[in-house]
Amino acid sequence: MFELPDLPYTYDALEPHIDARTMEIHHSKHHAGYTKKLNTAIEWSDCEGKSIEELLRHPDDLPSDIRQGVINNGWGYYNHLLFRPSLSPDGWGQPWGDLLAAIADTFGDFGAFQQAFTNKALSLFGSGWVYLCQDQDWGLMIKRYSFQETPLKDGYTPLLGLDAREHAYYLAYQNRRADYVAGWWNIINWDEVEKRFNS
Ligand code: MN3
Repeated sequence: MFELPDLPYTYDALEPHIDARTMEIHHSKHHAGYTKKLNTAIEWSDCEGKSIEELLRHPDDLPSDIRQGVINNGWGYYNHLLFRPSLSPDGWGQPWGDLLAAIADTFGDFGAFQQAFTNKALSLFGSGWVYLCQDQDWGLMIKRYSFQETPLKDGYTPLLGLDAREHAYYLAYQNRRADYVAGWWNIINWDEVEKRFNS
């Protein structure tokens, strides 16, 4: 059975960039809901006991009667599992070391990467996720995913994801996604992203 992890900080810790009420609903309702529905979907199936990565990496291997439920809720479960620890009240401006070098190598410099990532988030139609991913040859790329798609299915490792669904920001920002994204850059836990990059 998959479990909903506690947040690594309090609900109000990321204010003013993400407000406490949004964090609380996002965690205790949305993430909890994906977790519960994912567990219901795999209960009594051959999928019980598999890791979330295994389930999402090979969706075609899932039993057809539960496939869509596992993809939808599994992806919701997994995205938010990565999202919370990638944020921190002590967020600092930019990465360092190998990750910064790789970003500079791929995008020019950190500012250019930030701009490209932000552009993807702002031009995303409807809602979904924007990810900094790593491919099997260690290359970096920015990918945009609508709800039922995952970087794992493409064989990519997700390093840093931005939840660009309205439930992640609407209470505080309403339609001002640009302000939400601008605030989000201030609370990234680059230590965590760096760890994923090196793993
Ligand atoms: Mn969300």
